[in-house]
Order: sequence, then structure tokens, then C-alpha cells
Amino acid sequence: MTELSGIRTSGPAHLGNYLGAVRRWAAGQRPDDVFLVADLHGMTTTHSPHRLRQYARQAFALLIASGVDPERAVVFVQSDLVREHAALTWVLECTCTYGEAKRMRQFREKSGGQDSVRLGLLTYPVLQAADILLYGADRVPVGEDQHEHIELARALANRFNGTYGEVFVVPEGVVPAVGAGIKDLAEPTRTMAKSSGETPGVVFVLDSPDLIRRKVERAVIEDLGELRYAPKEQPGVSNLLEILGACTGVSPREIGAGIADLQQLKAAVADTVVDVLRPVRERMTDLLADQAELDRLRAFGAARARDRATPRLEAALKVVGLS
Ligand code: AQP
Repeated sequence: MTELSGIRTSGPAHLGNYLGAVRRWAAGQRPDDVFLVADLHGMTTTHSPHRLRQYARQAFALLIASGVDPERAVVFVQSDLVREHAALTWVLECTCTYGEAKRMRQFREKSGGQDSVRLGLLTYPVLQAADILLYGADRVPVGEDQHEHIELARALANRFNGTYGEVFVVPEGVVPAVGAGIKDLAEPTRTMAKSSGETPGVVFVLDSPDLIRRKVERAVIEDLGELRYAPKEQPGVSNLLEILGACTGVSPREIGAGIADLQQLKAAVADTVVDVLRPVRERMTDLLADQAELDRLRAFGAARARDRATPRLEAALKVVGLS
């Protein structure tokens, strides 16, 4: 069984990425699992080349600092294998129809019907299919919003295998173990997101303890006289309880019962988040300062990824009449 998970470099990684995904990836990793830093996906909209490179290094360092073991799992930066991913994407673009691509809900939402959007916004689900199919992943944990992309990857794998011969494993989307969905501290009805940028509502993994405390102190919460976990009526309070719950392993509802007032809640969240992120930030910072070690780990991960990807890519090129 091979499970594939990835983190996009659409911005610096935040508390939600860590609590909701990366921490669990590290805890559940199996020797065959694949973790990719999806930097090719970081340029479907306007991007800064300098930042794209920086976010990829940071995301790779985050995976390692969080405990993803490069000797066990395959952990790498996608652009270190840009030729492999680009080659298979082209083959799959010639397997996919325009109609299939333009029906993707995320494309319709993100493009807003504008012709001026990057073509990559239309085709990135095909790149995603290539990411999965190159490594023979049979399980891909995805949230509801990514479900149709997995369906596309399945359709392309089946079509390719049926037309040219059995090359690809047909992947299955799996619902990830229930993880915390962390909301923006300043706008607790929306998800905490990398692409929100430098706003007080997003706690980044690399934020200093002081900055984390200030952001939590400024979190928007409801003062309804009764502090309880009720995401619809008290989204701000519930988000803080969700964060505390994710950090401590206790249910948000239970934690809420033990907290006297809003001040105590904010203080507990600030202390806990600072404690949880400290070791990760410190390991990440050390790694980012050690360029040689980071490069060595990247090259090691890329070599393992290439060993995995090359036979399947060559088989695909051969059966379509290339190579
Ligand atoms: N707020 C969140 N709470 C819990 N989990 C989250 N994840 C993302 N945001 C939260 C999980 O982190 C993993 C990597 O995410 P991604 O890079 O694939 O992209 P995303 O889901 O689109 O994440 P962002 O951070 O919100 O970025 P943008 O702004 O680009 O959309 C995934 O497993 C995701 O579920």
C-alpha cells in the first residue's frame, strides 16, 4: 500500500497545515509512503520566483523537522523531478479532454470565468494526476474539495491503461482520519490558509513565540456570556477550543468545560501553541541554516523518488509511442 500526500507552496506553512496534516503524516508514515512538496502547484496564479523557492525549502524542512523520515518514506521536492512530472503531465494532458478539465469545480471557482487566468489553473489537476500515478500510489487522502481531482486521476489511469496497456495503478481517494480544521483567527468562519498572506489571523509555523502570543491575543471571539464549543454560534471561541483540542488530544467540547473565561482561554491557547510549535520551529530553523544538510536531504529524497518514478514513466512513454 502506498499513500501519497503533498503540501503546496502557495505560502508559508501554518498551524493548520501542521496540526491538520503534517503532524499526522509523520506519525502515520509507512516505508512506502510518498510526501511531496508541491512547488509546481505554487505557480498557477501570480507568484514570486524568490518566494516560491523559499517556501519549497521551508516546506521540505517542515516535513523533516516534524518527523517524516527520509530513510523510511519518500520525501522530496516536486521540482527536483520537474522533467519526470512535466513529461507525464503532457502524456496525461493528451489523455484528458478539455471538457473534463474545464468542468472541475475548483477551476470554475478560481478562474471566475476570466480568460486571463493562467492555463496552469485549468491543467493543474492533470499535474496532480501525474504526481499520483508516477509513484504508483493507491491511496490518496483528500478532503471534499479535492475529491473530483482524484476522480479525474482515476479516470485518466483507467483510460490510459485501457487504451495503451496496463501501466498505472488506479488510485483511490481516502477520507483522512478526522483532523482538526483550523480557522483563521481574525475571521473564524474561513479556513486558515497559506495564501491569505501575512495577516494576524494566520499563525505560521516559523512565527516567534511573541508573535504567536500577539496573534492569539487579537483573535476574534464572541462574548456571549457562556463559553462553549458551538462552531455555528461561537465560531471564534470554538476555533480556539479546536486548536487546544488538536494540540492536547482532548476533545474541544471537554476542554471548553474546564475553562472559566475568555481571557483564560486565550492564555491557554497561546501557551499551548507556543509549546507545540517550539521544537518544530527550532529544528526547522537549524535545518534552514544548514544549507549543505538540507541540500543533502533533498538530493537523497529526490534520488529515491526518481528510482520510484522512472520505470513507470518509461513504460508510459514507450506504450504511447515515445522514447
Ligand atoms: N486550516 C487548516 N486546518 C487543517 N488542515 C489544513 N490543511 C490546510 N489548511 C488547513 C491541510 O494541510 C495539508 C496541506 O495543504 P495544501 O498545501 O495541500 O493546501 P490547502 O489545503 O489548499 O492549504 P492552505 O494552507 O489552505 O493553502 P491555500 O491558501 O493555498 O489554499 C492538506 O492535507 C490540507 O488538508
